Amino acid sequence: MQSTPRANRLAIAFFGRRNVGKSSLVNALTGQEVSLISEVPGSTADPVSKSMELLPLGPITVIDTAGLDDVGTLGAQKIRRAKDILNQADLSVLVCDAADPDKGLEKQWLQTMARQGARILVAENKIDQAPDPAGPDWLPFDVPRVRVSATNGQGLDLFREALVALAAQSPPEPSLIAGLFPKGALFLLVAPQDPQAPKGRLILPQVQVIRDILDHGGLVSVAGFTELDEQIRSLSRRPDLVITDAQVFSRVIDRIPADWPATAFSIIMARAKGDLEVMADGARSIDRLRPGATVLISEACTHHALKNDIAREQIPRLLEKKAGGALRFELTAGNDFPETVARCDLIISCGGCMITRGHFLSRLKKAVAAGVPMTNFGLTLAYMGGYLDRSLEAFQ
Ligand SMILES: Nc1nc2c(ncn2[C@@H]2O[C@H](COP(=O)(O)OP(=O)(O)OP(=O)(O)O)[C@@H](O)[C@H]2O)c(=O)[nH]1
Ligand SMILES: [Mg+2]
Repeated sequence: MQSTPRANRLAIAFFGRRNVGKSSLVNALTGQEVSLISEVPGSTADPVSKSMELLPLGPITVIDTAGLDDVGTLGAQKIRRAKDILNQADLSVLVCDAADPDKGLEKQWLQTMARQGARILVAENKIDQAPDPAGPDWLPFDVPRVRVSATNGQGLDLFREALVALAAQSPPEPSLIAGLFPKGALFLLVAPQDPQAPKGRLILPQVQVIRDILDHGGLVSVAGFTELDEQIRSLSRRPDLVITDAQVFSRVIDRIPADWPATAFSIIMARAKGDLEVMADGARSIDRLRPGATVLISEACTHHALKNDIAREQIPRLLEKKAGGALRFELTAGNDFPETVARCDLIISCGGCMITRGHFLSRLKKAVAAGVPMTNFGLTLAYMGGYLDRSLEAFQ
């Protein structure tokens, strides 16, 4: 059994503040002394992992981690380690102290977990000291939760069952955006329907964002650009996020208060389908384009190009102006994507709403491996328009 390859084992990682009972819960769940337990906060300094058989889950690796609320430089390193482990884990258990009313760090960490597309279980531990759930529910979004006591074993069976149920679920596609906000969050969408838009329906990124907001219990106000002032006046509170079509971003920014977080549909897509940081750097690399450079424009679907098409006309025009001379453009559409991209100086992709995250990432990986910067249309417009940093603030 111990020889089951690690990749075939279910990795279950435990996260939480110091002293909430992560190690105690790992030991209680497994019936083994995996980790040292003590009343001194910070007793688990480095991640501890152990492979074992845990019925009915089968072969697993449990990973116990150091507290997320550690302070100082070492603390920052520990948090980075914890994030690495989050990426490796199949199931992520967030342990908290049921009796502690301060759940600020837990809410933040849950957002981080959701952003990574983690399968999450919340374990409220030490219920022997907090028999009744106190106060209003603190969970920022729907997520399975169990109440347990590692010390007296209460709730452990339910905890095991919840893990089994979670393991049976396929990993979620990370939420496009709404999963990063509490339920009831208000989104103001600016979605002008220009001549490029298909007749009688919204374009897919808009549909997907609206659906994501509804799925996560959010509220949406949608209007075209010309109605923006009226739309703003109709709100009874400040929106949690303004999401606009990239092409009118600068005009939207001019009209909304400076402290309203704002981003573009395509930036949300970059975050959900690819890697926002890498692709924002890709946009910044536009500064390095010189006349004669090769730019690959990649669209994930095939459609009829209309006049002033963003991929074929708008972006090439902007880039050539910036580079100060003619560039070489290659265009691919649909499933076509070059086998090797090393000859390119830059790749600019569409948002990728028609392809899966895995598919998009395989293209991004190819670019990264070849040392070629890659970005998308919206990030390109954001950078060229001078509002890239403003549109990324919502994700910091
Ligand atoms: N009353 C009670 N005490 C608990 C429970 N679980 C853990 N403890 C106690 O809480 C303290 C911390 O437990 P640990 O398991 O070391 O906590 P940890 O989260 O691993 O802590 P660090 O490794 O320091 O981050 C110990 O004194 C445990 O005995 C519980 O369910 N009820
Ligand atoms: Mg510990």
